Amino acid sequence: MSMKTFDTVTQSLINRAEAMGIETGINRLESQLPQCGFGQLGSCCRICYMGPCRIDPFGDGASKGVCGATADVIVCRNLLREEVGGAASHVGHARHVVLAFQKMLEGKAPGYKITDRNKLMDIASRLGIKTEDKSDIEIGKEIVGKALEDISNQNGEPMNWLKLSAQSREFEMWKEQGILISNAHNEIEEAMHRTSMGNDADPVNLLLACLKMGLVDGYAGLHMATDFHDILFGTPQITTVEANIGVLDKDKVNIAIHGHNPVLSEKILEWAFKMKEEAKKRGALDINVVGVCCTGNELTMRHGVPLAAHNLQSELVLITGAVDAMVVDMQCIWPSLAMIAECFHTKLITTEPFVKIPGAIHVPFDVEHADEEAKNIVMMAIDSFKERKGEDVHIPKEKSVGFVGFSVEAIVGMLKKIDSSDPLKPIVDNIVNGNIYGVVGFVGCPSIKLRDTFMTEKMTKELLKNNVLVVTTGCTAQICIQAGLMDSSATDKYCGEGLKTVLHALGKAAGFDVPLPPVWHMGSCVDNARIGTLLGALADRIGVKISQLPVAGSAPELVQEKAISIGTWFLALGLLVHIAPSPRILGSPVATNILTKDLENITGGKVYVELDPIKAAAGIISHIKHKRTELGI
Ligand code: NFS
Ligand code: SF4
Repeated sequence: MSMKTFDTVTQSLINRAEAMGIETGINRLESQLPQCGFGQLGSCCRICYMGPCRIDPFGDGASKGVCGATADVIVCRNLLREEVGGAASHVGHARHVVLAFQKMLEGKAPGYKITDRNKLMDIASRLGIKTEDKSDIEIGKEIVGKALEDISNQNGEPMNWLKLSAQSREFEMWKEQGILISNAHNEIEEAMHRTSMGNDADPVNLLLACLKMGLVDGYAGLHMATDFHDILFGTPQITTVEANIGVLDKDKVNIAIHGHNPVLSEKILEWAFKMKEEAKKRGALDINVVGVCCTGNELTMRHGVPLAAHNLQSELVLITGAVDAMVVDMQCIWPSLAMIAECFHTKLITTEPFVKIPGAIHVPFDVEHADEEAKNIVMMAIDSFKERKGEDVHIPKEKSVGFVGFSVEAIVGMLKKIDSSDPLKPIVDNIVNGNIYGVVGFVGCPSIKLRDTFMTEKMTKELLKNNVLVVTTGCTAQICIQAGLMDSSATDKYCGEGLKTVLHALGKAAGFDVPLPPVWHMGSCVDNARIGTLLGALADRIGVKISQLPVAGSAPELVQEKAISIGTWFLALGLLVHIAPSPRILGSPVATNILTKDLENITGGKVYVELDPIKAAAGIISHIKHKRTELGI
């Protein structure tokens, strides 16, 4: 029996797994304890074969690796390699979408089209592409050219997507610091090169390279992916959805889509809709597509698809026995899913050539044959439903509802109903008068190590009480929607008076007969780009740098390397970034000092580690207070 106690839904499925003798991450975490202290401090090095070397933080053992690398060098090299892991994931994702768009423009991917022409034109104009007398296809091809330059340019010119997306104040600051970037692939190569044995041994130089990797993540990853997603699949608008594992329906063919890339999940959704009749012929009421992790967030933002599970629940959603197929693409897909799927009739279907899992069925998905392959996958799910007959399923019935779809375009569209010529004015006025004391972005994952502390929910509630508006993405957004924090009823329940007043007024202005919720779902992890855009727009409207705003970021339950690289982008933007548990920097006095203190004099950003949710919220509030004082509000 696990010592931890989770929320009711999660716990009931953990109990079921235990009763069925099926191992989950909870069991595996417990069997790993205590985890390696050197690893947690970041002070072990396996970069060459004279090692592995590890530095004792208490000075009892070795103080340097065999090659003479100090703890500072080892920690900073390791951190940069983590950033590379995160940035490579996001850049790879963006490149995949850009190439899908390119194939579509060339007529080779007939399953896709330009859905949001406004976004296409907006991006073209911001890239300086002339659009008169050109077809959408021609404009699209020029946009693709600009995107591909960001992974091919050798001329050292600043990256197109950074110029397109960043504000001039931040751009100038990065230029001054010498951390502007040109080509994402070169940066990733150089970071791996400089951290290999016998290269960069200057911890400060390595930390500057970390900031550059944050920019690679932010612009060649998050912003680029989000822009192309919107052009291809549409820019999200505000709507309501259901969430939690209870969105599964035992009488329907349940297809859980897990991973990150809407290029796959959009097609599965489309074919699920087209193949309802096939499902009915085989005795199902319908086909029920539900979202897991970030591709779930993508589908929910654009189509209101129910959100079944965040990453920690990705195993548990299968433990229900009610999932007929789980279709995955890339990132955050636990290898254990194959073992769990085998205990039921569930088909686990991998689709990416570089993401294969023994025990899963591999159906290669390529954009040129997207329709056939998506149809084939949906048919496999329908067949799997027939096999489910007679199997015992357990679907916890609790589910929640909430608002989603807060793209910057949707937010501005809503605000235009209040002030059409100066849409951000109502928000700025309310920040100035203190009704909105500040804004905090919650990002990242659910940590199996912290989930039982309800870190995210407790911090959020504490901030709301203090009139801090919360925006969120990724699996953190799923935690919030499951906790009811994206429902309009949360506004009266949790917010301070000022924030309550604003959200009531906004709800009315937006044409809802209820207040807006106090936690805004801005999308998947790549949609953190939207948080960047929102903060940039606010800073520009006020005429200050992002680092001067009364705002902060938090990854309250850090899991992924991707959260590290996103967090570093936030640091480069000048934000206070709260992180729990601590990133692996404590083995290095230099890294710890710079990231938690000195960086503030460079970009304005700093890392803040605090594992107690109430103290963490208080720390963020005091930072916001300080920023307000500096602004004279
Ligand atoms: Ni973000 Fe999304 Fe979830 Fe964490 Fe994984 S799904 S990209 S990394 S676990 S939030
Ligand atoms: Fe040890 Fe240096 Fe080799 Fe790292 S690079 S394993 S510190 S000898």
